[in-house]
Amino acid sequence: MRVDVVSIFPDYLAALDLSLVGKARQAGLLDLRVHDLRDWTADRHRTVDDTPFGGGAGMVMRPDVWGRALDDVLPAGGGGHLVVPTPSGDVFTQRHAEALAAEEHVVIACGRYEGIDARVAERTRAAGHRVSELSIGDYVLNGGEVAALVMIEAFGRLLPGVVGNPHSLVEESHGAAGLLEYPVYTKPPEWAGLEVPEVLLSGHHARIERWRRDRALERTAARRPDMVAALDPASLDKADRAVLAGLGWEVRDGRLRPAAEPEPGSAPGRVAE
Ligand code: 97T
Repeated sequence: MRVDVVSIFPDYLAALDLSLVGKARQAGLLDLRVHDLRDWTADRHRTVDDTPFGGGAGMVMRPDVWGRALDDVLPAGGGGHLVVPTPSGDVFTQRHAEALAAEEHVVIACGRYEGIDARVAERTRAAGHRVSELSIGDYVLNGGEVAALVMIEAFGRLLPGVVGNPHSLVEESHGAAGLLEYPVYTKPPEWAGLEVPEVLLSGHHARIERWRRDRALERTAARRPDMVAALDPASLDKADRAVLAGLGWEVRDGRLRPAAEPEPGSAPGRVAE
C-alpha cells in the first residue's frame, strides 16, 4: 500500500518509523512518504495560510498551495483517495480502517489552523478523486497530524502480514462481534492480594468462553450502551439474552432496547388488599 502524507510539520510523522508501522515499511508492505507542504509554496516566506474571507479568528490554509501539492501526489486523471482529518468530518471507526487497509493508494492532507479552503476538497472531487473528511473524535487538535498518525496506525496494522498472528485481529474490541473486549489476566495468579478469576485457570474451554462473553456483554452495557443497541439480535444466544436481560436490555421489535420501565405499583406478585 502507498500512503502520502502532506503536512507543514513532516517531523511530526517521525513516529511512523517506529513500532509496527515501521516494521511494515521495512518489510515493504507499506510505502509511506511524508511531504512538507511548504515545498509547494511560491513566495519567499513560504506562506501556506491567510486570513478568512468573511472575517473571524484564526487563519485558513490557501487553496493554491494545497492544489499544487495534491496535483503532484494524487494519481493523474482521478481515481485517487484523499483523506482530510478535520473535527467536522464523519467519525473515523474500525470500518474506515478496514476500508482504507484495502486501498492501493491513500493521500492524507494534514491541515493546521482553522482548516483548508473548502475549494480544495471541491476541486479534488471534481477531478475524479474520492475525498473523505474524517474526525478521530469529539475534541480539538491543533492540526491533522495526530489524527493522521491514528488513522495510519489503525489501518496499517490491518495490512496483510503486518500483525504476526491474524487471530489477534479477530477477537479484539470493535471487531465484527460489536462488543468490547473481556478483561484479561496473566501471571502471577495472585498479585497484590488479587486473584485471577478461577474459571480462567480451570482449563475448561467452554466455561472460559462463556465467562469471557458474559464479561464482554457486561462491559459493553456499562460503557457503551450505543453498541448494545446496535447489536444484531440474531448474533445473540440464549445465554447472551439472559445476561443482557439482567443488565436491563431486551429484544423488542427485532432490536435490542432498554427493558420497559414497569408501571409504578405493577410489580409482579403484588395483589390489591
Ligand atoms: O481538531 C483538528 C484540527 C485539524 C485537523 C483535525 C482535527 C481533528 O480531527 N479529529 C478531531 C479533531
